[in-house]
Amino acid sequence: MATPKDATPTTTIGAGGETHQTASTPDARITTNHGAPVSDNQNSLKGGPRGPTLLEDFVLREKIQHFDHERIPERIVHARGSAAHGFFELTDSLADVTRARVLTEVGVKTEVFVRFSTVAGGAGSIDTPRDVRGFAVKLYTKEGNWDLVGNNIPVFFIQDAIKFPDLVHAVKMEADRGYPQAASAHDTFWDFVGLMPETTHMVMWQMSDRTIPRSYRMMEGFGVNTFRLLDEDDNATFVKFHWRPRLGTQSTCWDEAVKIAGADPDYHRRDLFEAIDGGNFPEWEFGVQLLTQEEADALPFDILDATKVIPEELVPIRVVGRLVLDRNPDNFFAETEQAAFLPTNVPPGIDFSEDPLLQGRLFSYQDTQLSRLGTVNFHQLPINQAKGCPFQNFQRDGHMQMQVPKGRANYEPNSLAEHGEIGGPREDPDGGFRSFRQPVEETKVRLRAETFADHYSHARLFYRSLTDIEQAHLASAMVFELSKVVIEAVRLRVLANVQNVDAGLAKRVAEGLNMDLPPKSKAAAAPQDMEPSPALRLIGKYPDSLVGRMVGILVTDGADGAVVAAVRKAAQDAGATVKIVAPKIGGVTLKGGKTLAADGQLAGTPSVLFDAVALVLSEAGCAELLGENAATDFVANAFVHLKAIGHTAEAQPLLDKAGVQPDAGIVDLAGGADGFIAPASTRQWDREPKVRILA
Ligand code: HDE
Repeated sequence: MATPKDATPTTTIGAGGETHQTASTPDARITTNHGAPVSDNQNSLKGGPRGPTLLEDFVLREKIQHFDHERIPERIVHARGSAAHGFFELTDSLADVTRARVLTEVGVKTEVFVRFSTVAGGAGSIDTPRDVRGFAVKLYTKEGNWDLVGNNIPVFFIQDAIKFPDLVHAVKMEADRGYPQAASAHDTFWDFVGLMPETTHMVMWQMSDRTIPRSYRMMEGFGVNTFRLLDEDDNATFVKFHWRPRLGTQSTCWDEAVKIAGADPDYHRRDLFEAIDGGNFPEWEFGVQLLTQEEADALPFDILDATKVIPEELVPIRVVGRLVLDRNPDNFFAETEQAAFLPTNVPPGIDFSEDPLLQGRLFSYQDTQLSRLGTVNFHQLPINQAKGCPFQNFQRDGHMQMQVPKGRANYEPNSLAEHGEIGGPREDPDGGFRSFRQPVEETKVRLRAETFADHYSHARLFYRSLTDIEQAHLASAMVFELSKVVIEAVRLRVLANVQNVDAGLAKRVAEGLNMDLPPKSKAAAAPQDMEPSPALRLIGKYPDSLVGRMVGILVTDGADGAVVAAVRKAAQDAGATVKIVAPKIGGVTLKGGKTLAADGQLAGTPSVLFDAVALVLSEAGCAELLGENAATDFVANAFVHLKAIGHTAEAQPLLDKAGVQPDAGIVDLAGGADGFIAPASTRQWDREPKVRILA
């Protein structure tokens, strides 16, 4: 067909007389899935312009059929997530304990794909429920993919994989009514918790501010289960994996998280995408806690029990690498949705422990991909392919085979190479994956090890390690959640268990519920007091900072442009992103006549979307905003969410209307913008008792 290379789009007339742009360059043309060029993508094939559509129209049928099947089953847990590409770089060799090249070759950058997720909600749920976050890292190493499928909390609810379906059923929407979505605050979850005291430690973390993170970029990540590293001679060292965010950690306030859910259900997804898009690449330190069998044996708890944490103060974290996310996916479905993480993906030199939770995971992830992705060949999807090295074996055929293997040899051993034919790959006893030679001869039993019996010491350690503020938040979260529990006996059972954690906590929660405290439940093993671990806190663990955070400046017509510019500069210099919020999206006319464009309209851009706000208003502008509830909410919410509020003198009537009382976080910008930066870099914790009754 002779189509000129530089052909310009032509115009066709549709049946209704409307016009459509159609590209006629050969490489821009639409084809069917089988390659036939499509002449008309606007009209189906009909018996006459007003006649019935013909079955013969394979273009229509193929297009509609493909659309009908666009969705695949969502993940049963961690359905809602978002992801990014990047790299892992080793900064310090672990050659003393492992032969995995990804952990021994300093300076080498390994491609990664990281998916963050919530756990309980469906794929279309909100980003900010109180929930654990998944932190799944796929490293495309030279020795096969290594999937470190972790969470933002270092422990888990249960000790044995056989309880996982029960846990997940209990936390997800209740079976008959189909709600609540993405929320643990309901009867069935707390019923399970009360009946399974092993959940208590993780529940403490879940009720802490860790489960309402400010950003995926500001979360710690943990491998959770204990793994092994194996050296050249297959000597083993136990290992726990850690990711520590360079931006530090910050959480939202619970009331704020609830409001963000309405203002921007995609809050974390957008935050990650925009940060990377804007060149602010999130980064984490990679660290390991290493311990020998003897060191593990000397600990007063079992490191095979995933409900236990190894305090950093007991076994320090050795930082050996960094993770940088610098590229957004090109296609959400092809990459983020089709990514399949498998804890069984480990390169030679990394091995599993006998942690019974991990052991169950080793089966589950491979299996779940079959129902989700529908084929044993899901590893051939681009996002799942081993990129650091090819995969080659004699597994053949199956749904969606995308490779075209050559030759007759689809079995091993074969001698075809000796006859000039393709023989195929062979096993590699030296370089291949070898398991730790763990002796296993014992009686088959269904038993929980005695060393797993203590369900409360680590819950106590966690609670007692928190700052007063964090303890108050934890207690209040429990009050909130248990207040949503209708069956009183369920609440009482939880309170009886919490008595074993800390009598003060149990009392606070009981008072918050206005219930009598039941007697302490019987603990399978008496709780022990451990040395508090400050590393478990959020507040004070990382320095205050505006880096990677967001400042919103509310402006009106007649506002002083010099003040806007000064605040913007100071905040940007401190590392923040700045957005202008105005009553109308078209922006404002500043004092002196210059116009200022807006990034967001006031009613649709509430202060919950910012870490700190500034009000640069004119007198008339402020007077007008007194009649706009969105303006009062903007200021009142910034105040109750403990944010810094910088303001011009003209904004005082709005501050008064919103109930703002002066404190160190309320900054008059007449003194310059610099004074706003320090309070904007943190929350005004001292303000909290004035604005919220905490348990
Ligand atoms: Fe998972 N988990 N899990 N999990 N998990 C899944 O696999 C499972 C557990 C975690 O972004 C599923 O591909 C069992 C602990 C993350 O795609 C499934 C048990 C930790 C993700 C599954 C656990 C995790 C999953 C669902 C108890 C922290 C999302 C979809 C034995 C270390 C990965 C999928 C992504 C996903 C099973 C417990 C983290 C069903 C049986 C502990 C981050 O296979």
